[in-house]
Amino acid sequence: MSKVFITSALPYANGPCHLGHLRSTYIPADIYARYNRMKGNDVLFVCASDEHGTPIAVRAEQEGLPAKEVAGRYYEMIKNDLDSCSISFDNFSRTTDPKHYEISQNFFLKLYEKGFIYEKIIKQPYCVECSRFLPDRYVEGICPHCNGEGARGDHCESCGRHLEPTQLIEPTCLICKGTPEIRESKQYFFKLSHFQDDLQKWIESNNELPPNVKNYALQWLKEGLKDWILTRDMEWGIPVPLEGAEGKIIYVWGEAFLGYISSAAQWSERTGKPWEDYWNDEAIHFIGKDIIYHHSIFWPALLMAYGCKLPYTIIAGEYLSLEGRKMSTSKNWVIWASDFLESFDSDTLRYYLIANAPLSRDTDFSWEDFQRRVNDELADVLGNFLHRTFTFTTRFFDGQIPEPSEFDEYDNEFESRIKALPATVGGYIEKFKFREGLIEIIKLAKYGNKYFNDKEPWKTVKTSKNVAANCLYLANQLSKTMAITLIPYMPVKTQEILKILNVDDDINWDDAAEFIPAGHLIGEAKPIFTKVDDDIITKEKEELYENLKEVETMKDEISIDDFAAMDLRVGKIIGAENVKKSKNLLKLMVDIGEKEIQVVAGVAQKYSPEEVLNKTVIVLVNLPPAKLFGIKSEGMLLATDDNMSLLTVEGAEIGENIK
Ligand code: B3M
Ligand code: ZN
Repeated sequence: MSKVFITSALPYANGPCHLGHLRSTYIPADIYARYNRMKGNDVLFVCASDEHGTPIAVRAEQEGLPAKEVAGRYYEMIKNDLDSCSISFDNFSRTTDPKHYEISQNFFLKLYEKGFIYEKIIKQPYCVECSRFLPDRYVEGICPHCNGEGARGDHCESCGRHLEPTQLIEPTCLICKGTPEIRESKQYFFKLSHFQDDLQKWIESNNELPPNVKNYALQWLKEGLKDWILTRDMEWGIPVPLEGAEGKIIYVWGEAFLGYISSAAQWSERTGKPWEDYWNDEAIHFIGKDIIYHHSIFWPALLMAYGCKLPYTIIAGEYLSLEGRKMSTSKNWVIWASDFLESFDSDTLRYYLIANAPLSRDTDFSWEDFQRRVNDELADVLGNFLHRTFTFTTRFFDGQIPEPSEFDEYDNEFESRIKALPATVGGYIEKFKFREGLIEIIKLAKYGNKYFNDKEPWKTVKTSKNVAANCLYLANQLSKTMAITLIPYMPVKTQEILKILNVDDDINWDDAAEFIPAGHLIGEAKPIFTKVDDDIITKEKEELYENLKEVETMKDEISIDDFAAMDLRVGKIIGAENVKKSKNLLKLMVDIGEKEIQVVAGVAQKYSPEEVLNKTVIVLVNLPPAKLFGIKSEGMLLATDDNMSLLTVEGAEIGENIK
């Protein structure tokens, strides 16, 4: 019996789970964990919510709540989502747990003492307006590697690369949209470059790493590793446990990995079993493709520095798109697990997400494809096979598994396929080819249906009863073998099948092909898989596209009074100058008839001060005064959104109202 330490990437506690998370990370890890338990291996399957980092700090700031409270809310949601998808963690903790602080700080200290962490004064973006440094997500701009827009200070979504905040082209402060200045600050660096050769050796020689992980890692290694900044100037996080490091925290990615360990340590405290035994046997990380860099480079290097065993392998699930478009939580183009589970059961979801495509490939969720697979594969193939097996056994053999007689060749062939199924499926699961294993089961159910049709037990029961008996004897055996091999994929539905079969659910994988003895009494048939109607799919699709429309237009209906409440005037620009240190802003004086007001307008990328001078424009004058870059702004000029073209009027009086 071997011990297996299985982890799923720690979900950020800043949003609930969606189908992409489940597909790439949690369902595959759970299938693997359940399979290993059934194989008699000793499994420790852990996870935690990742509660530090700028996304959560930013969200808390936007909501005006303490970060811990916001994280706690999402911790509950995520835990609920994962529970309702039957993800069978042995422990699910939080990175705000004191145990995690202790383990992370000790880890940091040990690396510092061993000389793998050093101090360096560096330049960091600092927002004068917000009076603070802008770590990670607090600054946005253009990616220096791929020119992708909306890259954040730590990561570019377009090319997947890790970034330093000062590398961004045209940086802006996420909170106030101002252009940050560069200031100096002391930070702590991890000597990542020191591990270049060792990592190269490890990646090259590790035959367990799947091609997607290996190829990405080798490509990054080729680019050469630079030392990695391991701390931040911000409040929310685990304090750097050193003197002179007040106000600094450990970067979230410098402690999140330790969530695997601290969650396991929490489990050890509860169970009295040492987690180290599991780690030292075989540790397997399940992650999404976007964090391959972190797990194949940073984490192994940290482990090498500390001096402990490296993971056995890293399994990275690729992306899931939705109806052919990239999933996006900000555009609401997403299906949340909890919404999905209001209409469908979790096993159906697990089935679909795995059957859809191999983990190592990007794939798409589409409602119609979901319906097709559920109706064809689950209801027509699997469900139908089980249903006819059980009802015929009840009807023709009083609910008893019939006594078989001599098999013909067809029976023999069917029997040997049943016997071979567990090893075939298990072999695939062991190689992390979850889809292939599942498809084998469905293929055999299809074969079973054909066998059933060919044997015509409803006829032969009257003409040659032994043919019908052999057929139902074997059909029940396949039902059992399928139910067992499907447990890792569909842990709930398989219990229902086993209950009808009147078979103990506490079964070993290797017993899956053991036949139930003749004479065994089964229970009453019940439909296990139901079809999904067209109108349900139509409704789901409508709701999804409705979301998209709402976000794309981003407007609620307003009344005529709402419109009338806006004091819009014709104004003339009588003074214009650039705002220092801002590429976007112009400071303008605008004559609105009864007075002159100062307006800071974000049109500098399109117009020079000379070009706007003397333009007759439309000004919204009853906004509360605001400060941009420390400059007072008493109104807003109307302009187009993307192109920033100012709306101008001809032949109107300065100061005229617009209605
Ligand atoms: N919290 C989630 C992600 O980037 C991140 C994973 C941490 S795993 C140690 O997908
Ligand atoms: Zn700012």
